[in-house]
Amino acid sequence: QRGFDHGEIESRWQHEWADAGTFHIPDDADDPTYVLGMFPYTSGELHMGHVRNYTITDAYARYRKMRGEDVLHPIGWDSFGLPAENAAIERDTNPRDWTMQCIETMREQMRAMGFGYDWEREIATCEPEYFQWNQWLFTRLYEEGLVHREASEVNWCPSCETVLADEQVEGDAELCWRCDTPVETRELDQWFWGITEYADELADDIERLGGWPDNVRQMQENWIGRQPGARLEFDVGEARSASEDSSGDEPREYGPVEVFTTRIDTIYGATFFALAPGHPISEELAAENEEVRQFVEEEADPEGDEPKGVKTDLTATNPATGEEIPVFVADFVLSDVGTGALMGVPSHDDRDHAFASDQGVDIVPVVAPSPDDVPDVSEAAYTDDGVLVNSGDYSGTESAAAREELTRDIDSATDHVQYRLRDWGISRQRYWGTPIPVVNCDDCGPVMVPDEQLPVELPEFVQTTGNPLDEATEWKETTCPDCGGEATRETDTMDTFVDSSWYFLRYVSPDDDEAPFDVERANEWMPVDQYVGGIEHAVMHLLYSRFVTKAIADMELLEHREPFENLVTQGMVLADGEKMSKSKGNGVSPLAIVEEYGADTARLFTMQAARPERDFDWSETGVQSAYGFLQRLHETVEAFVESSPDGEADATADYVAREIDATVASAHESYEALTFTEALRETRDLVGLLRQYREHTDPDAETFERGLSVAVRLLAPVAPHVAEELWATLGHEEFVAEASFPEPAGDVSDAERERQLVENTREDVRNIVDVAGIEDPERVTIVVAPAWKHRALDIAVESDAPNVIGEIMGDEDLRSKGDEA
Ligand code: ANZ
Ligand code: ZN
Repeated sequence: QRGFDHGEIESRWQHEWADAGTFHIPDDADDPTYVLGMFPYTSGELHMGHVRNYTITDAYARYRKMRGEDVLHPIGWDSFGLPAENAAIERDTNPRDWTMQCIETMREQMRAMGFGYDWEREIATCEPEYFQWNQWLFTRLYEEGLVHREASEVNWCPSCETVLADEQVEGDAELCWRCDTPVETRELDQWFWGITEYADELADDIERLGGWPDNVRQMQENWIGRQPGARLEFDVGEARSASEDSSGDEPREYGPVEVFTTRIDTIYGATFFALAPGHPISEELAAENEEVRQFVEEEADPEGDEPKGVKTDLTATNPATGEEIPVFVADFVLSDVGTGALMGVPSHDDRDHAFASDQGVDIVPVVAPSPDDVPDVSEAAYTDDGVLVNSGDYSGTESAAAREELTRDIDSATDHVQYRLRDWGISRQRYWGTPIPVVNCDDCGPVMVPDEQLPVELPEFVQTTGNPLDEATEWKETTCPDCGGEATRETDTMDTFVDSSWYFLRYVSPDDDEAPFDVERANEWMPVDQYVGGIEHAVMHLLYSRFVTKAIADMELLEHREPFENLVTQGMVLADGEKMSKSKGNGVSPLAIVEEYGADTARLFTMQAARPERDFDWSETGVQSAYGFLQRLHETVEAFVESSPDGEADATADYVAREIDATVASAHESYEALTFTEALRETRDLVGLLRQYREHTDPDAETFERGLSVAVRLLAPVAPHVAEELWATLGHEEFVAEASFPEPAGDVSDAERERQLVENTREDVRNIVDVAGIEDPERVTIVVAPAWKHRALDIAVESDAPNVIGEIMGDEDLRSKGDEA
């Protein structure tokens, strides 16, 4: 039977909080803490992933608030983007109306979850009040030389009819991240933001992100892909034999061709040279040579497992050995990496080895573990550093030293650091995004729209297969801000990752119409103390935000160079082991759960099911168990208040009191580390103990009340509505949301606290032995609560009665054994 009406309780407390402005945060905070969940994309409804993400964030924000800090905990809407455009077309409406409707719905659902947001700071990226600052940022970055336009090959999704960033192309099959259509390439004029200018700093500072998960840091590092090495040139020309055969003319010279290598120490083993199919020389050869043409146009497959290529009539001169080595056009050489050409060292590189074995190229070992232990490289490459062999004057030199010496000694060689990171292509040929604030003038070229003309708003939406901005003739035709002549507006809009690359700054002064954010306040609130979101943002969003933060810092608008101090990437909510999702039809609607069991139950279940970073399976029994616990706690508090017990402050009360202290101490640590599962387990155990205490005897009111007060407050961050209700029942006037979180007694160290607990427990054991008049303590069995497991072990080891055994079992067992004793 239901003990309380969760619907009534939840809506009542939500209104109380709103009326009292409980979560409103003043601009001038004394003790600022910034807790942020990645803002949701306005997809239409909250799903379980949202519930989990925002409950983690909310529970942590509430915890910090109860500890007396001023917690900035805002929410907003990531509301531009292709899905809204597609949804609008499907529903025969326009993206704005669709998006606004999504926001309404999702806002109501968030309120129903009881998230403690400062709603006065709500932002939506599709509003001109927000996106004008994207345009402002574009202009500032342009002035800093961090924006450029370039005709470049782009990933093109033929179904979405849009350009995709590299990060939006998924898997070896290169599918569109939204619609799974195979992606094609196209050549287009694109706007780029110069993230590569910050490649070094972005890579260096990963070390400082100690509060981030290792895997995210690793992914960022890989994405940046910093490789120190060297560039050097090989002379390439037609082999003598080839030219004599064909014409008798002088052999054709292609001049010096540059390569990038991370292993110049292996240059004496460079027995072939390879060009990317897109290299200018390959293209030239393809025009004259059918075999090369066929390879370049038809056979080359950069994704293939086996490296493939064709031998050309050219040779390259190895600048170290002076030898002429064969030149191939090969598909494992990528056009957009390094220089699009490489020196092949089959003896020390796996891919080169596979290629050379296939093509019958020489394989000469030039690096060895030691000079008299030259590896057999006929079957596999030796890829470690070592000592040079077969390398002329350099034989006997260690790899690292040889790299320095060879880079110095070879004329054309220079140190060069290569990155995998490319500049950030922000142009999108779609409607629902921030218009790029540029006017294209025949005479002046691209001209930035002056600040006072911002925002450049969107024209009316029209349905087309292409880019609606292109067809908005009236909107498009304008005058050049520089010369006043006829000109047209840029019709690209910005990647929505621009919106999210700085939104965390907007929350500090969301209504500012003079600047994107208030500099002074941003300096106080930033960096975000705790950021929470999905692992899918490990690269794009988190890297772009880091870049933009650094660029803004360099404009002297921010004193911080990293946006997010601590990061939790929450795991997925699964259903039968699969990601829960609407499209898979295995989703459980948060609304239905809130309806049936209440928001507190949904929150409690998701927090006790697993640590934030782990995946977990949705479980109806788990939901019911959370619900049952809230009911039991409710009953315990009500019954306590009604029956006003007046038992004695005896040894049992002391024991309960120590359990309360132990619970506080460990719950405290768990909240601090966001491991809510443990805090909640301790809290449940405490409530279980209180209920046993109550059944066992008439409890000491003071101890019992303290236990309840602790349990209610420990639960308050996760199940805030029930906690408010019970806190009021216990006679408190203030909100539990504003009550102080239970603090561990005294300023004792963990070790000291543990020592005292062990001592107290030993004392308990002696008392029991005494009271029961047991003659032979060595044969006593001690039954302890689960939370006492480790202490029981300590006692078993240290106790005067060495055979005391700690037996670990559940509550029910404990009671029956207790009775027997
Ligand atoms: C010679 C060499 C010897 C290399 C050796 C490596 C090991 P990784 O392999 O990730 O460290 N490279 C250069 N340009 C390339 C291109 N356009 N496409 C594909 N590969 C290219 O990346 C660095 C190495 O990638 C470079 O160092 C080069 O091969 C190859 F024992 O040069 B190395
Ligand atoms: Zn002009």
